[in-house]
Amino acid sequence: MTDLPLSLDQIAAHNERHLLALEDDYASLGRLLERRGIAIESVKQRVADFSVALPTWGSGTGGTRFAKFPIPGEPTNIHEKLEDCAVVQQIVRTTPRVSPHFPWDITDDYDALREEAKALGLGFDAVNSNTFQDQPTQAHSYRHGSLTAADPAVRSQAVEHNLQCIEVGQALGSKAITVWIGDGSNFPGQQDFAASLDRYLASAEEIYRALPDDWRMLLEHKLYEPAFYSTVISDWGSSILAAQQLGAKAQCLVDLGHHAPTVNIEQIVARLHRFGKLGGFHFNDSKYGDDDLDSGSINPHQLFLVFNELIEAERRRPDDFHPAYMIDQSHNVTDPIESMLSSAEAITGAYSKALLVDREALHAAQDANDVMMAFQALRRAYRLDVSPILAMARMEAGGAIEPIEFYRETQWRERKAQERKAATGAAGIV
Ligand SMILES: [Mn+2]
Repeated sequence: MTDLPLSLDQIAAHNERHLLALEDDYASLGRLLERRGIAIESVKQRVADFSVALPTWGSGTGGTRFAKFPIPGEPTNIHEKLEDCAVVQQIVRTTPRVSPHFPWDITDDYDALREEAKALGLGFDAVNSNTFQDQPTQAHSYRHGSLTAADPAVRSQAVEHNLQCIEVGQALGSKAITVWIGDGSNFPGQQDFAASLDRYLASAEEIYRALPDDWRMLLEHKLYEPAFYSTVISDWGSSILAAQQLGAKAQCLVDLGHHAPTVNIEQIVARLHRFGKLGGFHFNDSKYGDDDLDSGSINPHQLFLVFNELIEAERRRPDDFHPAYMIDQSHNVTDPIESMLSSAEAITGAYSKALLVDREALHAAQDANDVMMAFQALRRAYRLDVSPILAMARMEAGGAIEPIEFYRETQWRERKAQERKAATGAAGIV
């Protein structure tokens, strides 16, 4: 049984209006690619096979630590969040899974939730634990840390929460848990660097031991915030050392916004894969110290270079390449659905451009130390407008040719504003 939120007839009518222009653009791009020895149909097939998960929390308006400005009709519970994620998936067809966050998405029947998602055309991706804020029901505070806290009772509570997330994830059909902690310090001398990492490793081992055989534990690092002097798992170095100590099922998750501003993230991708520790991505963008802007909105070239390394990694060791892709953004001033539509297209577009790199020319130039031609191999692909490939793949999969235009035609948000209870503006970052 399906319970899709948008009308298939409305999608068909929208596509009918745009089809001739799309066919014209697609044929033109196809001729250009043919001159380069690339079959556009094979690229379109790769695009059709690509997917990225949506974060349940991304469907609500986010906020900064200063304020949140809710919009009428935004979702306020997991059921409404799933509904909005289903809208995105119905339009773009590249976001078939959602990544839930606990305890934000807590409910009393996870088998029913799985069925509910299935009827909406969705499955579940990695579950995310949360020990970076206190919940009204918990016995101990995370004010001074969670998995790394000096107090053993706090650490057990944080471990226990992660074990519950694994249990819930099993009911939902997830295969991974993403662990990010905000633990760290705000003053020199506040924390013993060595002891806090030891406590992290001991807590993480307890979680690791509870993983089902076919699960992965994704360790997410972040340079700073909420801790502003030191963070326990601050960078990919700390992350890979922890993942190596934990074992084969522990891998590193790269959040694009969680690095120092000048760090070469694409190189980190290559390094992690070299050592079998490339677990997944949180896609977003960043300008200053922020980490929640829409994917590709600030530095689309970096996104392209990341995908270029991902494709190199996949070609090098295809059997050892299973990165979990997920959007992780906070939408402060846009309709979250529109941001997710735009981001899904930016991510798929960067992937498509990376597929169009002439790998033979690139590798030959690298081997010959022909610097300019190596750079040009990337540049020729990056310059291309791949939107006809994305639109054609989307339409053939049942989605809409012009995602945001179509979304506005549906008046989804206006309709939900009549039905849903108002969200509160109290929360800061979510
Ligand atoms: Mn993240």
